[in-house]
Parts: sequence; structure tokens; C-alpha cells
Amino acid sequence: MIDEIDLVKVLKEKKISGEELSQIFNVSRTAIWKKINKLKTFGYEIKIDKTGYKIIKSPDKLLPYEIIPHLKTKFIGKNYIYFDEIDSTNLEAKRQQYKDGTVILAEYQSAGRGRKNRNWHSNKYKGLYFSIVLYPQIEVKYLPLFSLLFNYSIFKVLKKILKGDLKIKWPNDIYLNDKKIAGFLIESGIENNQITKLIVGIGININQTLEDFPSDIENLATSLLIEENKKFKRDKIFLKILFMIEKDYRKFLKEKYLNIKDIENNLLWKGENIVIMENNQIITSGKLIGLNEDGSLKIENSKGIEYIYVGDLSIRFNSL
Ligand code: BTX
Repeated sequence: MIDEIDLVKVLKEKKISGEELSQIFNVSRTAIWKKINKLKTFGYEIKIDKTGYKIIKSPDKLLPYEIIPHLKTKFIGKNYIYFDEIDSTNLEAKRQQYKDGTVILAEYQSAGRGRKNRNWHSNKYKGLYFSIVLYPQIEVKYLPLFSLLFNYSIFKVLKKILKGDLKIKWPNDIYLNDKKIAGFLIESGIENNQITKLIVGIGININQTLEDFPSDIENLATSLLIEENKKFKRDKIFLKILFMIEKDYRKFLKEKYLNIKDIENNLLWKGENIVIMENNQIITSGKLIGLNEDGSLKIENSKGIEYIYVGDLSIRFNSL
């Protein structure tokens, strides 16, 4: 059996002959030739001449060969499941019993989902669409904090590489210059008051152009490329996100504490008048004050302070 990850590594390092490769991997030259052809179908450009083979260009894809060797995590992503296309990575995470820390990534989702069965639009090879499977075994009261925990992990990674105005939108989006660049769909399994399973679905717009977004979301959605005027390396961002999520998740499980103030300081529309909607109905409104320790949103209105546990936020303009 040829370890394809090792083969790609060797072929990237230096030009190497078929003879040498068959010795290293202990297989026939025909077996090597077959693997080389397989890599070519993935988009690897391989220079082939009488003296050997060498990868001269790798495809802009998040293939296991490009991710697994560079993971800095202890368990998240060690089991990495890659799809060129799938219906939804969250649905896939539910179809099978994947082990703790499994990351399922798709370059394109034909039925990507947001909350309440809304649609999440994807563009092939331009965004990040993945789900992380976790088995936290922690009391259910901590559930609302997980959205904020993962939201803040991604926020921190993006903050370091972006110049624009990055904000956390409670509970599960990230906004750049007042438009949505990322969303989370966290699904949970609960037994005996414990969170037994979490499926953390994450979608991030990276290299989309304006034309890539359909008309119904063109005024709402944006990408890193549109806002910062440059193309980003998706693999680098993805690897950093997995590392940060693992670090923050492990710390949270140990301490059972999340520094809400850090998140609050970066909250979208803090101090502004907002409305809270559920199923397209306004359920309440008020001034966004901040976050409560349990992850709920604090607003102030004529009734005093209200704590919000579910709903979608939108801004209330003075004319409303
Ligand atoms: P949400 O319900 O907050 O956001 C969905 C809404 O966002 C849509 O109704 C639409 O208005 C808008 N929208 C759709 N696509 C995009 C986009 N690409 N960029 C910005 N706005 C958009 C947010 O739900 C949760 C999204 C999670 C997506 C990940 S991708 C991997 C995993 N698999 C899966 O099926 N979902 C998650």
C-alpha cells in the first residue's frame, strides 16, 4: 500500500525516479505510475521526464495531502474526511458515527444549511465549508456558550489577518465591514442533561467575487477577497482555525469558563437599537447592552433589562 500523503510529500521535495519511488514504497513501478495519474486527476501538475517525477504545482484544493501533514492539533482533524462535493457536511456528520475530532470538509455543498433549515450558499474552491464532530460530555447548561466559543476562535484567527472592521454577531455569525462572512450551525446530541455530541458546522466566504453571490444575498454577504482586495490561502486559514478551535475547546472543557467580556468587546451593534426576530416576527427590541455570563444577549428597553436566548438580530434604524 502506498501512503499517498507520503508520496505527495516526496514528490514535492525533489525530482525522483520511478525506480527510487518503487523502492521507497515497496511497490511496482506500475503501481507508482497509477498513483501519479491519480494525483494528476486531482489537479497536481507533475513534471515527468526520463529522469523522474516532480510535483511543480499543487491544486488550490483542501485535499488531505495538503492538510494532514501540516496539522498542529492533537486530535481535531486527525481524522480528515474530504469531499469534492456533498449535500451538507453537517448531514454527513450525522449519517455516520465519526470519532471525536473528525473534520469533514467539502469544496462545494449542494444543500448547505443554515439555522432553521435556511440555505447556506457555497462556491466551489472559494470558501471553507466544514463540520467538526465532538463528544464533550459536559452539562447542557453550557450549550449556548459553545456558539460563542467557536465564533470567537474563528474571529481571533481572522482578526490577525484582516484590516477591515471584524465583528461577532450574536449568536453565530461573523461580520466584516457590516456584511456576513461566516456562519455556524451547531447541532447537539443530549442525554441525561449532558451534551454527548456536537456537530460544529462552519461556513466562511474567502475568495468569492461579487458575481459569485446570488442576488438574494448580494447585499448581505461578502468575502475576505471582496473586502480586502486580495486572494487568501484557504489552507493556511483552515489550519489556523482548527488549531485555535482545539486550543479554546480544550481550555473550555477544563475550566468550564469563557471570558465573555473579550467577546462582548467585539460584538456587532453594541450600544445600538436592535430588533430580535423569530420566524420573521419581531419578538422584542431594545438597546444592545452586551452578553450575560450564560451566553444570552442583554438588551435594555422600557421593561428594563431583557435576556435573549434565541432569535435573529437586525438593526433598528431610527426611522423604524
Ligand atoms: P444562518 O441561518 O444564520 O444564515 C443563513 C442565511 O444567511 C441565509 O438565509 C441567507 O440569507 C444568508 N446566506 C446564505 N449563504 C450565505 C453565505 N455564503 N454568506 C453569507 N450569507 C449567506 C448560518 O446560518 C450557518 C451557516 C453554516 C454553514 C456551514 S457550511 C458547513 C456546514 N454544513 C452545512 O450544511 N452548514 C454548515
